[in-house]
Amino acid sequence: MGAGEDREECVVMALDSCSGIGKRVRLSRILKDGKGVVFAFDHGFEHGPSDFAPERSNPRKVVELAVESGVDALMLTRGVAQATADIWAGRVPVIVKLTGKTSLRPPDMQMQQYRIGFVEDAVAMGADGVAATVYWGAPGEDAMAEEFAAIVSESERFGLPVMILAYPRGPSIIERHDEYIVKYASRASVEIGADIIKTHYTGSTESFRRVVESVPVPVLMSGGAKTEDPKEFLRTVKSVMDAGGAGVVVGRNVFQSQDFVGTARAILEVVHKGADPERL
Ligand code: FBP
Repeated sequence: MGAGEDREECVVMALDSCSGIGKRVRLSRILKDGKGVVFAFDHGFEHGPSDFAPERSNPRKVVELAVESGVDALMLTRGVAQATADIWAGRVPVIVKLTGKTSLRPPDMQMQQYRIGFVEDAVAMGADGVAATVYWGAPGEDAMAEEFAAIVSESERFGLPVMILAYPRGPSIIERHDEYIVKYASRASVEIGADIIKTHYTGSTESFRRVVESVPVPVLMSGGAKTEDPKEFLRTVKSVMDAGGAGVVVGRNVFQSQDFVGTARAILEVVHKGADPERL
């Protein structure tokens, strides 16, 4: 890099807004080397008790295991973040999930997420990011996108990065994992201001690479239901990383595994060190 370019970089940095700097600082805590394994743990709200084995029904136990395994960040609802703060504070960055829906609702109303938390409360508890879901293609897409836009705008004031759970879902979405559909959902997510995208794997390294390359923000794969063979999940994670993905946001494939810590550490090895799943 020449002296001229150095100067240009300095000028850009000098003009950066405080919140722009804040976003950069916090993002670098979540994705330390540009990659990350975020432990998703909002299932108690989204899915209910059926997701948890009896020994994992207490959220404190699960958060303890996640912190012990060394995941890069936790995605929690406000209440669980508060109830476990003594475990994660100062050790692992937290992303507060600000929208949700319970599975107790009538099925046709489950395609709508609503607000369950606020940016200011996330800031107050020292969170490094916030997250919200938009079901792209759902009948309630307009309300969810409007809510997301409000979250982006509030987060902007505090320099908090916003992760979107970009989930294509609705009567016109035949295949949620289709490349075109995932690409469209990712692009729409960028258009409304997402800093990080969490979305579905598209089935191959090539197709996921085209998704990753179509947006100017980090793309992480959403975990999904637990695979029978843990290696199968690790192979998918490897494919995501080979495609240029920034990592994974994973819940069930870790907390429903017998070997919680071992599984989380294997995922970390693949994401950060490019480990070969067959050798883990
Ligand atoms: P998983 O890795 O367990 O799929 O977690 C990711 C996640 O987005 C959670 O944050 C959320 O609770 C869940 O999946 C929603 O799953 P779905 O809407 O498919 O039931």
